[in-house]
Amino acid sequence: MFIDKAEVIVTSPDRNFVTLKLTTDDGLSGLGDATLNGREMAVVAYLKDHIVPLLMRRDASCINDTWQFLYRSAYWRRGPVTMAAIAAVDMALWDIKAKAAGMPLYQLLGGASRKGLLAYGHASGKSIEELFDSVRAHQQQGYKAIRIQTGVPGLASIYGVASNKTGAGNQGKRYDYEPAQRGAYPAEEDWDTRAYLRHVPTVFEAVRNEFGPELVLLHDGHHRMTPIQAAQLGKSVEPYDLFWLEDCTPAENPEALRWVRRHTTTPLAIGEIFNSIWDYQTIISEQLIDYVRSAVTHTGGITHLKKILDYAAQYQIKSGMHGPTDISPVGMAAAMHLGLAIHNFGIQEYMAHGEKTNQVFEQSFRWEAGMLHPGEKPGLGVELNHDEAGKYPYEQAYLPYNRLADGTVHDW
Ligand code: EZ4
Ligand code: CO
Repeated sequence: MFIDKAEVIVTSPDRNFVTLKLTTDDGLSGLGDATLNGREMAVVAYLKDHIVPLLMRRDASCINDTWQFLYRSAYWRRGPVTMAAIAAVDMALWDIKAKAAGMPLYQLLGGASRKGLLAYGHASGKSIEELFDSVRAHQQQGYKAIRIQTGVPGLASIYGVASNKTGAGNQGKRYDYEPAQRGAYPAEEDWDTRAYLRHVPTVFEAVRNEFGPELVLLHDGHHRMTPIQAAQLGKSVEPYDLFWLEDCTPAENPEALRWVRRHTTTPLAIGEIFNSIWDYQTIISEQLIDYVRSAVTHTGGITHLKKILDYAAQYQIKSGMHGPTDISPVGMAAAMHLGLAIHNFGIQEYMAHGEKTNQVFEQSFRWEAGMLHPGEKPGLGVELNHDEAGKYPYEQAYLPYNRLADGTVHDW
């Protein structure tokens, strides 16, 4: 079974997606997600110019060998562009192998370890009232676990708060926050860590009082605090029993988490911007986190993320795979198959894709009572509708960036 066709498809139904489609000489095809939010075309060039020519006539069944060949023969290792490109090849080859076996991919990964995947959605609101509406809307959709992000008094715009009004009369509107915006330049947002630290504990107190102890609550600090500020926040939200505090400090310095750990028992999650097992070496072996946030798409595919999660399992660290809308339905399916199979699954982030996206990507996953399941179709269970994809050409889009009140650029 040889790879004899490789297509890189860029489509922008509700947002940009990069998909690799591999086809074998016996007519099987597999899909891989290579979407890198705001830097999509770099991965397209990496795939088209440097990887596709190497794949022609390769044995499609040799997933491990192809992974090692692409990783080591490049000489230049790791990095988000390289690892997203390798991830797409890896996913597509697993899709093909599972289709050849006539099984849903999770079966080849060892079979189901659970009935379904607990998933969390994103509630947000500028005010407490809007936030409560958004939490209720998520509960109505079945969510048992909800990430809480709110506006901060004095700040005009803030990470994680949907721009759609969520009050009465707006039912049916999207509550999910979509940070990337189409246009030629990144949007500027404002930031003040002290104001944020004062406000967030009051929000969690209000949410716990309103919704009770059972609801699983999460929060994303989005890389903005110093270690000591993160420790302060972790301590101040301890009474509200967070499932995790995510990305409390910038992820480049894993040693920062030692300081956070020393001061708080709030569970920590990190890793959505990591791309290899080496990024996790210190924080897993020193047990500085509780959840691994990597997406299959950004961490070298199923082959490599499974290694990270198996390593994490030795330290009672669980999965919490990244699942925003910039992970395509293909990347989400890969996450669901992997999450269903591994023993140390923790939780899966899930932001529903828009209608156009769901027409481009025909999917077989199920959403039931707050749980995801990848479905029983052979392979990943996702097919690309080329006619639909062709309707939506690439549109330039950027993630926002932050400035402090005095104009200094801050982590976003
Ligand atoms: O900012 O997906 O936890 N989720 C997040 C996301 C990320 C975007 C970046 O592409 O932090 O909102
Ligand atoms: Co995040």
